[in-house]
Amino acid sequence: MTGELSPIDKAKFVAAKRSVDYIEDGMRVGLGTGSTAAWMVRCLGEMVREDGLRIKGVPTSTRTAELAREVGIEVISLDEAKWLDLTIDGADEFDANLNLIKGGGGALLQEKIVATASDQMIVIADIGKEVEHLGAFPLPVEVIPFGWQSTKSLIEELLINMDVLGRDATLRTNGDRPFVTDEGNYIIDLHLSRIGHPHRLSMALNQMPGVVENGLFLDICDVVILGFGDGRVETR
Ligand code: ABF
Repeated sequence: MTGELSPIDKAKFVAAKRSVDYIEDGMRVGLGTGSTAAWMVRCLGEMVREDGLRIKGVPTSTRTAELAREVGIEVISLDEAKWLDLTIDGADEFDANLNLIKGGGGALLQEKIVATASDQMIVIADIGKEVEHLGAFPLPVEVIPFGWQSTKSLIEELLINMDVLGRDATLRTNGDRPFVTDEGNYIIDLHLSRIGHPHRLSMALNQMPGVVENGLFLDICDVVILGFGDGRVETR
């Protein structure tokens, strides 16, 4: 399944491989999105096909749903599952409190709904994702397309009163068009450099009309499994 991997892919793979040890027969599992989560889905598929593991997977994006089906995992919707035993997903950044920035891949809304509906959330990441303060990675904010420019202006105004270093907000694009999420929304990326009070910022953003969700995952993650390019794995 792996062939010759670059150090970064090896780090992602070993974290993903370790994470599936947490999965038991009969579990309902949230399946994350992104390149690290894709390794986890492939590892799980192997366990289903070769060891007869019986699980039901709830994907967090159309991409993950396609991959899960392709590798032989039974896919169900969150409404069918109602509640999940465990979600395993990647992240763009995590800090010492296991708070996260997610959504670089544009799937933050489903990812947050699925993770919140799970007894446990495990994040799998390479060492490059560990930070002292969240915010070097642009914070994605999913917004309704209607009036998005007004929403963006309101967000920019809000940032003036927040404990952040940078204040740039940019619409995410795909070529010359806005990037559209699985829910048909747009994403505004906030270039903040450093977020002083993530809880305050997250709450203020989500109270704004037009904002659907933001990429701060606070007090949701239980464990981070960290992979290194030399094949080592650590748990935070
Ligand atoms: C998802 O994929 C996202 O929330 C996050 O933005 C991204 C991480 O991607 P990768 O594993 O490819 O670095 O987990």
